[in-house]
Amino acid sequence: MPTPTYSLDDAIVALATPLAESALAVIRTSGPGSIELVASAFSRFSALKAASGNTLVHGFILAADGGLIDEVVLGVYRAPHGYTGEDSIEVFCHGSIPGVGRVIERLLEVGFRRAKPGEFTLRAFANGRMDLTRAEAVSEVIAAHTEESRMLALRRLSGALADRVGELKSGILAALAAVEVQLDYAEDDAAEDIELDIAGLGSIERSLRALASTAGRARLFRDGARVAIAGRTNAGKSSLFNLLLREDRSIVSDVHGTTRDYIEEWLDVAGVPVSLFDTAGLREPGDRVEAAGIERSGRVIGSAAVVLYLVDATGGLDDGDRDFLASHCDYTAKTGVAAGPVVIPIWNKVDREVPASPPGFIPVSVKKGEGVDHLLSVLGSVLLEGSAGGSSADGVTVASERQQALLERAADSLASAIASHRAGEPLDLVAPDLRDAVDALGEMTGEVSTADMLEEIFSRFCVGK
Ligand SMILES: Nc1nc2c(ncn2[C@@H]2O[C@H](COP(=O)(O)OP(=O)(O)O)[C@@H](O)[C@H]2O)c(=O)[nH]1
Ligand SMILES: [Mg+2]
Repeated sequence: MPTPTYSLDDAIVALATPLAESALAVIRTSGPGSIELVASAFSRFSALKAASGNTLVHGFILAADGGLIDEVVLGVYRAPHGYTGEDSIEVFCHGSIPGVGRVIERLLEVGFRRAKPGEFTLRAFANGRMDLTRAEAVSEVIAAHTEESRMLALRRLSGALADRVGELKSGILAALAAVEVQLDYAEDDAAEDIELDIAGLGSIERSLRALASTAGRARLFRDGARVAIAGRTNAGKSSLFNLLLREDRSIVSDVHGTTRDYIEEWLDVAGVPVSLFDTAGLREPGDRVEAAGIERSGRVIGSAAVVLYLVDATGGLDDGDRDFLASHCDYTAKTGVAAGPVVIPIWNKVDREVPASPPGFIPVSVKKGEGVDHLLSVLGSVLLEGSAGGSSADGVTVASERQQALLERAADSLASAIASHRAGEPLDLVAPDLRDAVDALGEMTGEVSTADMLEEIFSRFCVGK
């Protein structure tokens, strides 16, 4: 992907809503002169030029020859207010695909250029409207698949993470300031080195690590997990798939080998966005197409975090089931380490005359919907247990790999400062580690930033945000 290069002093335009037939579409503009530029293509240009910030102006976007392009309402923002902190106009037009195209073309004609990914938010950051933890949270809020992941990102957007990082940083800065004062006077004064507050710094280090460790769970909520339904043909896999999705998505039949390829849909399990896969039943394939389907399904099963393994209790366990369960469960039982997916064995069709479920199996009747709530709660706990790291009591989490790495770097530098001080090293050897911890936290919020770093962050945004 080519790296976008951003300039901050021109006027940009982008569609902020999906390009689809809809009641309204929002086209966003921002940058110096953007109000005048829009006015030059607007029917009520003097009303627009005179409009104060945070107001709406109704009128028409006009072609160069004065012809009508669309009837619109303009949201007017004046620097230093609004999302970007620049002069900016949001054009609310009709959600017609050709209409939206014409409005954007006209704005390009009067002097806007097309915005690159994340460019509006980059400008908001550059103009001090938000720090980097909030800016990153913007795209996380948009991309959230479940209510839980959205709320975690919204906490970050509200500044909870920036506040927490700020508190921890000010603790380190206080220690660093004391050290620097001491270093400044060291030359003319042979006074003994000050004692650092080791206990205080140690507690900051623990807080940094605790915050970094929320990343596993935050990413589970952000990125979700793959869950595959597996088992022999006719075990009831497609029936379970449909029941969980509450729709007739996969074909259910008593003909063996009906599902010949995997099917994927997404599902909210305890707030975790789950990609649920129905797979082709495991058996000796009837033909080459089924063999290919079974092979593809095997790869899906291998890459899943969790496998729901269904057994048709009316037939009981056969060698194929035992082989599958043994190869996936024995290693985990012996070592306590999950190799590949965690397997949840399920004893299906208990509405019929069947033997009691073997130990470790969850008895269900997919047909009657019995035991399925229990199955979902087991699946939810398996997913949450599997995500390394903890949750934080006050709901402040980090999801971004960048932020997690910076928290870990700050904690490591702090640990190294503490160790050097304990070992009796002089303060001028302790100071650089403290400074690095402060810098790492400064990079988190963007007080310290480089062009490369910003491009890396914002190029992952969508255009129009
Ligand atoms: N009695 C009973 N039949 C079921 C149950 N679950 C599925 N079936 C039936 O088992 C057959 C195979 O189901 P299907 O979902 O297509 O199995 P798959 O091959 O594993 O995808 C169908 O006739 C289903 O109606 C259940 O809980 N009880
Ligand atoms: Mg099936």
